Amino acid sequence: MPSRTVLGPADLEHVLASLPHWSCPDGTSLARDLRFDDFCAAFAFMTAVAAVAEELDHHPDWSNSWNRVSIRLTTHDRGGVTGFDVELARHVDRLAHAHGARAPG
Ligand code: H2B
Repeated sequence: MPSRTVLGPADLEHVLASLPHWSCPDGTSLARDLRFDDFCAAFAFMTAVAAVAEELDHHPDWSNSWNRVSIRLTTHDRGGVTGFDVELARHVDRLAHAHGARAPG
């Protein structure tokens, strides 16, 4: 079970070093923007992430515009990034790869 403790700056830096596609724009969330071949690929990716999010009971803040998906991960009730966000980010990376994600461009 991931930790629900908010990561401090040093731990956050360490985590980001292992998540090269992610940034921490505001100190309280992880962010990744993705691009897919088309809307169907983007939506299939989102559906796969949604299933994992339900299992974890931890959900992304995200938006979709045709083939683009923008994701923010934060633990709302803790006001920062926790182990749940890191765990979900790793699932997102795995599923992004499986669905042919490309750099946002
Ligand atoms: N998702 C995220 N990203 N942060 C939360 O704090 C959160 C969640 N809380 N999903 C969960 C649901 C909470 O509302 C339920 C009651 O466990």
